[in-house]
Formats: sequence, C-alpha cells, structure tokens
Amino acid sequence: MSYFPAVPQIPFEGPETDNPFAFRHYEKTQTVRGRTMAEHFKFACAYWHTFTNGGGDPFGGPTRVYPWDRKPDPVDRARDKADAAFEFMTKLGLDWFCFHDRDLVDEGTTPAESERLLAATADHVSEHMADTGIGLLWGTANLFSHPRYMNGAATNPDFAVVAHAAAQVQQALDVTIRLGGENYVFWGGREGYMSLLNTDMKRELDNLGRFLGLARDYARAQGFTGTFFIEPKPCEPSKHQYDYDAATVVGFLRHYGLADDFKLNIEVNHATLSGHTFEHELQVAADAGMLGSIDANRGDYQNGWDTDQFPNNLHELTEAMLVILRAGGLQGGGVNFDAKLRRNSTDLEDLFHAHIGGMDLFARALLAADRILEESPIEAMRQERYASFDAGSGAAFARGKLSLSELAALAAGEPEMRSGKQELFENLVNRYL
Ligand code: XUL
Ligand code: CO
Repeated sequence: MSYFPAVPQIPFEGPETDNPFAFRHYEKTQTVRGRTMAEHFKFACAYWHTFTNGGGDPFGGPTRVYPWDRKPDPVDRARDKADAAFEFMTKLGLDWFCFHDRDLVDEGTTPAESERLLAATADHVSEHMADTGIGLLWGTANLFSHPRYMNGAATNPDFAVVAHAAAQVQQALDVTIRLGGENYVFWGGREGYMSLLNTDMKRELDNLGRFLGLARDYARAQGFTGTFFIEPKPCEPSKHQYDYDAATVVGFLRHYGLADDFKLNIEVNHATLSGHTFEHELQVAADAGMLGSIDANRGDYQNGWDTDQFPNNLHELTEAMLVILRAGGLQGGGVNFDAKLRRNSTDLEDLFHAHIGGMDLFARALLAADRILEESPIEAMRQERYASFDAGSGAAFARGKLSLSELAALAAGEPEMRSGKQELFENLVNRYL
C-alpha cells in the first residue's frame, strides 16, 4: 500500500522547471569541491516532525490525522509509520533519518515493555533500511515529554528519575547501535532550571557530566564507534537550559572530559534564540574542532520561540555554508530537517513541498558559497586584514615569542586607520546570490 500515491519519485529538473514536485537545484550526484551534493549534506528526515507531529499547539489539537497513525496496537501503528516514512524518504531521495525512541513507537508502561516495543519496531525498520539503503544519521532519547521529567532527566534532583533516564538512554543507544546509527544525540530539553531558588546548579551540572560519561562508556563497550552530539539551546522548555549555546557546550565538554567523544549539533532556530546568528554558532563549534552536525530550520523574526520552520532564507544560509565549507564540512553528521509544517498546511503532499524547498535552498547556498570562495576576493581580503601577524614582530607575537614589555616597546606613532570594509564584503556575497 502507498501512503503518497499522488506523488512520484522526485526528479532533478533544473532551475527552469515549473514542476513543484521536482528539484530545481539539488542534484544528488553533482560534484562541488570534490564531493557530491549528497555527500556534502547527508540530508536526513526528522521522524518526529514529519511522521508524528499532527500540528497540535498549546491552543488546539492536531489538524492532520495521519493515515499511518490509526491502528490501536502500538507496534502495528509503528510499522505503518515506518512504511510511510520509508516511502516518503525514498521518493525524495533522502538517504538518512533521525528519531527519538518515542517517535519510533509509543512508550510502554514499564522499561521492560518499552524495550520490547522498541525491539519489535526495530525489526521492521531494519528491513526497510536494508531494502532502501537509507541510513540512520542519529538516534536520541526523548527525555522531556513524559511528566516524570518535569524537573529534568539527568539533572533531576530525584535520583529515581535519573535512573529512569539511564534506562531510557541505554535502550535508545541499543536501538541506535542495532540500526547502525552513525551518531547519537543529546538534546537536554529539561536539563536546566525554572528558578535558581530551588536549584543547586553545580550539583545538577556535575550529574549531567557524569551521566553523559556513563552513556559514552556504555555505548563504546557495545562497540559504538560513532560520535555523540550535544545540541545547544538556550531556553524552551526550561527558562535556562544548561546547553545554552555552542560556547557554553564546548566549555562544558572540556570541563567534564567529554571533548574527545562529543561534538556539537547546531540548530538554526536554537542559535537565533540564544541571541546569536546560526553562522556564529557554527563558527564557535568549528573553531573548537567540534562542528559535527546541523538541525536545519529557521525561526520567525516577529516572535521569539522555536517555530521550527523549513529553511527559506538564501542569504543567511549562504553565510552559514561559507562557515561550513571553510571548516572542511560537518564531522560525521549531516543536515537533519528538524522542521515542521505550519499547522494549517494540512495536505500530505505539503510534506514534500517543505523538504524539496529545504533541499533546494541548501543546494543553492552551497553553490553560491563555493563561488564566493573560489571566484571572489573575499578570502584574500579577510586574510589581508591579519597580514601584520604573518611576518616580523607580528608573527613572533603570534608564536608566543614576545613578552608584554617587548610588545609594548613596539608601539610607535598612531597606527594608520584601516577600514573594515563591511559593506564591500556584503556586496561581494550578494553578487553571488
Ligand atoms: C527541540 C529539538 C529536538 C532535538 C532532538 O528544540 O531541536 O527535537 O533536535 O531532541
Ligand atoms: Co533539533
């Protein structure tokens, strides 16, 4: 049975096509900087937004009742969902997917029952993976929806809840490993606080650091060789989340001895919520050698919450691709569409329009960023701003060879004014859009 009978396999037809069910820019096999577009991006479908989210919000229930979400038995429903997911991904040419344990199948009433439900679902999913060649980019555990996690999961003040979180992470790691997952993600949805008055922040952070180390040790002992990602976010659902932004997470990972195994998964809308740009967050991660993966979406400039809209801003995405290309690409991860349809987009085929648009936009951004780096003077201009550190005393300072007094003795006359030329840099980028 087909869940999307009206939608064909999505072809690449080029920029001039009028066909809304075709790619205009994303051509999987096109090579840019020695890698195919498919290799650059490793586009992944987010199981939660695309197959489990019917459009509910705090003011009303779902507007989409999915045909794969009807049967009473949880494993039957999970199998139908997987059938729909793999049909969808195959038609789009999406080679990867990502899930939370609870997106695959409902939670059981005990950890043992949850484990049984997960294993039964994984059997079915792994058959689809074998048939289609679609891979698991990352798995994760949903440690934020169940009421038991209202005060946090690994940072919960109650040890009994921390143990429950451990049972869930262990099972999520098992299923990720079983399905050949390339990476494993921690997003600390409720790892944070609502009020400092009732919170021992140091104790909670110590517990979080310890918990992540235990998860790493367990997964490594099971033979997992992939990368663990932390996904920073400043707030929502907690008032203050411990994984506030990229710089905070880099410091945290180094402090708790996790930097060798963990990298960052940077999400666009989380970056903007933390008061940074997406490209700033990417740059912080890249400079720390920890740019692992991205969650692609965007926020809305007229409001301040995590709207998770599909990417739609070529200019911003091109600036992000400049950072990613300069960093040599993503380390192990890919581009996961952590994005959802608007609540009033109620046709099943809207799921296709959303992903086609996102993939095409990334392709355009990649092509533009590549040309900016190859054809424009932008790289040379940026280097030139720092040229005084490349030779002579500047280079000696950069190598740590000058004391403060030696440096001070080199101060002579008022330095010549040197323009930052921001407008020219901006014009150079715009020229390629
Ligand atoms: C929430 C969010 C999550 C993570 C995975 O804002 O981004 O969906 O990506 O838990
Ligand atoms: Co995300």
